[in-house]
Amino acid sequence: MANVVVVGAQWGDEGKGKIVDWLSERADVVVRFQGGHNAGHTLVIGGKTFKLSLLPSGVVRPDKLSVIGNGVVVDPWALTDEIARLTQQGIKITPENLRIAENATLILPLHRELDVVREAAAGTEKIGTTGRGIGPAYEDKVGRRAIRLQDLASPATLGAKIDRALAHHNALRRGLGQPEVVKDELMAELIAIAPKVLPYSDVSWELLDQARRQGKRILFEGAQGALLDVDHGTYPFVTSSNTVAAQAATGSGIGPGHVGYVLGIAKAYTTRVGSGPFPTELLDAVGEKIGERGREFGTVTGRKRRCGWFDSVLVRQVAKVSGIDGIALTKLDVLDGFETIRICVGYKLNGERIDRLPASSSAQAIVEPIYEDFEGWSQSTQGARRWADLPAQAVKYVRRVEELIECPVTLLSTSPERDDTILMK
Ligand code: 2SA
Ligand code: MG
Repeated sequence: MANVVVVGAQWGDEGKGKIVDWLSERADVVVRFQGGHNAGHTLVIGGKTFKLSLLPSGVVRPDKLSVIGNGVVVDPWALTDEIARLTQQGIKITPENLRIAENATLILPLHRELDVVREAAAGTEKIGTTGRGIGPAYEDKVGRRAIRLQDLASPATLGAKIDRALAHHNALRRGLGQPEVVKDELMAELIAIAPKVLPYSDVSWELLDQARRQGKRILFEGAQGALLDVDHGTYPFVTSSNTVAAQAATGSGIGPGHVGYVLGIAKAYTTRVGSGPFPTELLDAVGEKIGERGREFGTVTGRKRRCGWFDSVLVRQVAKVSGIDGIALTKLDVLDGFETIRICVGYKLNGERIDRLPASSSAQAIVEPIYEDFEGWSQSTQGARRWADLPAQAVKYVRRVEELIECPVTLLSTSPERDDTILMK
């Protein structure tokens, strides 16, 4: 199939960046369809590292069209900063190769402030957000008071839109003891940034329709992971967008039948940043070792990631909910040298065995993992490029993962380098 959507099958940071880059080589159009600059993708190309946050991974390659779809929340200042940073690294970004949906929601400074103030006030109930204003911006979108990209093109009507947003936000800010936002100041900031972002504004659905009819290959690039999905994830410890594959259609304006192959990315173990349930979390030396070996620190906020064993219950559930056709299993090499490797195959909840994650957050917090143990391997799998190069125990581990998640592992990644990837089927 020509089109592919790549989605995280855990809590984000599964190594999507590398796989997306690997796939973007053979795509013509690369599309982001949810999230914002809370995403962080690290691409290593020819030894050079690029850190992307809001921009689709296609921008680092010549001759690819990158599209930021309507489902994305766009901070115009973060966008221009990121473009400037990549330009300094020698990457060319122009309206020729980057387009942003005119109906994309903007993240305003007041969204970031609200995100930070709320988190600070939440104490132990903190979500552990990235503090980028993602949640508040989506709230305004659904609350029908958002400023969208094309609103910047009509200063005559922008004022009324700002009024509507501020009627809500200033009431909220008064309640939180925050100074009110002055309309004219916000207006001036938006008018000042407008000429820097409006040249990228375009009609996402039309671009994709044309691309599709011209037989171009479209790659949909998901951010975060399915367990952070606002409907299907570990609510309320989630992000504020849908992160499952179906969002690729809604978030860019293309029919679900054109999204194509759904590739889920999962690490050979599990990590999570921020708060919330994590049944297989390891709070011991083994967890520390996985984190060290896997260099588990967030791309965006630099936060240390929580680490644990592979949870087949979660990935199986995600594979169903997201309609995953195949899994790319990443960072297998991080498990090299462990004497015993464990996979969670079910949970115990109040003495009973269950094989899915319960929807209630209080139940999610107390489920106990049931493990299956595997003999580890002492050889290095780092950089392996053929199935035959893997130690027998590693093969056994991967095969068992496939069986448990009821989904084939189609790609295996054995280092951050693009070519250290094994195509399985
Ligand atoms: P927010 O800021 O409202 O989206 O935060 C809500 C929760 O979502 C989590 N979150 C993330 N978790 C892991 N990775 C994230 N971004 C990536 C990165 C990237 C990726 O590398 O930093 O793989 O696309 C991300 N973004 C949000 C956050 O920790 C909160 O738990
Ligand atoms: Mg990441």
